[in-house]
Amino acid sequence: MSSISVLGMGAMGTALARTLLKNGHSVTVWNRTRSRAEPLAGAGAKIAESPAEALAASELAILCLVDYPAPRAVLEQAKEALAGRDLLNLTNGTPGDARELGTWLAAKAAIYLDGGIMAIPPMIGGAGALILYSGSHALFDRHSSALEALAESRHLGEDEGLASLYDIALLSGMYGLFSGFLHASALVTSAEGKAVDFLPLLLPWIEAMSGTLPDLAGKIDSGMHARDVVSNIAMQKIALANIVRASEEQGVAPDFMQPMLRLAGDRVDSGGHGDDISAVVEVIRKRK
Ligand code: FVH
Repeated sequence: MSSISVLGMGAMGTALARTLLKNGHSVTVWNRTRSRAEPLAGAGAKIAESPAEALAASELAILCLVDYPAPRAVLEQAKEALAGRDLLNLTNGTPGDARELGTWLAAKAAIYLDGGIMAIPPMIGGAGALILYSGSHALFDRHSSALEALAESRHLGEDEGLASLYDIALLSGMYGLFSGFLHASALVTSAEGKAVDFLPLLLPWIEAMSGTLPDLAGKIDSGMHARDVVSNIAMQKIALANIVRASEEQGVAPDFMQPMLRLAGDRVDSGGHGDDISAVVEVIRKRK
């Protein structure tokens, strides 16, 4: 069992600290607002009075704070205590944020692992929780038993930005699903339907359409968007235009759907009539 400090006693940091305690680790906690750390003392954690004290107390320090400026602000207060320390940052941010923090920490001789939590606080320590990691593989290996207690662990590579990139990509898939669901619900309820009653139609449809993703993924990777196409993008552009017109007729703002219509239209206009919808990826990549 190892000694671990958790800095940040928000909803997620608290769930991480409690899970580590339950698994027999020696836990020290620190929070900017001390009163939020105090309940953890009752569960067996030590409370550190400063970030530097928290770092010095343990073999591994985990930061889980609201946004990326926060870990930097906290670590600035412990600058002298960083050399040789194992630091794991589970704060949500961008790949650039993670790489910038990694560079700053490397200059202070700290060892850095970044992570992206694919779970909500009650899932931590249970089935279905996943944490993506990138950065120091040596740190990941050294603390693997503690990390496994928190969630299933996946190390993606030494580039510190990768965990954040994959975290953001997974969230993009989730928000795509949510935006489609919200738009579909607005349409159905515009004619007195109930979103709840619509679900038995929507869920099997989404499941069936998910089955097309392996084919689309192969087209994205190979760039062969015109191979074995059953629903070409020119036809789909008309369907998307119909969705936009139907939304307007029903008094539903077409804001979620218009970008997809525009992007599919750009591909058709540049000669890709026979491509699959996968070809939209070429349009958005060009805008990078
Ligand atoms: N909660 C969730 O569902 C998601 C699930 C996926 C991953 N996220 C990310 O986890 C990070 C922390 O989220 P959280 O839910 O714990 O957030 P809060 O409960 O709002 O707690 C925020 C903590 O951050 C501390 N803090 C804020 N600013 C500073 C600062 N400048 N210096 C030091 N600490 C700071 C705050 O302290 P205090 O306000 O109590 O003093 C809390 O400890 C986040 O990246 C999610 O995206 C969670």
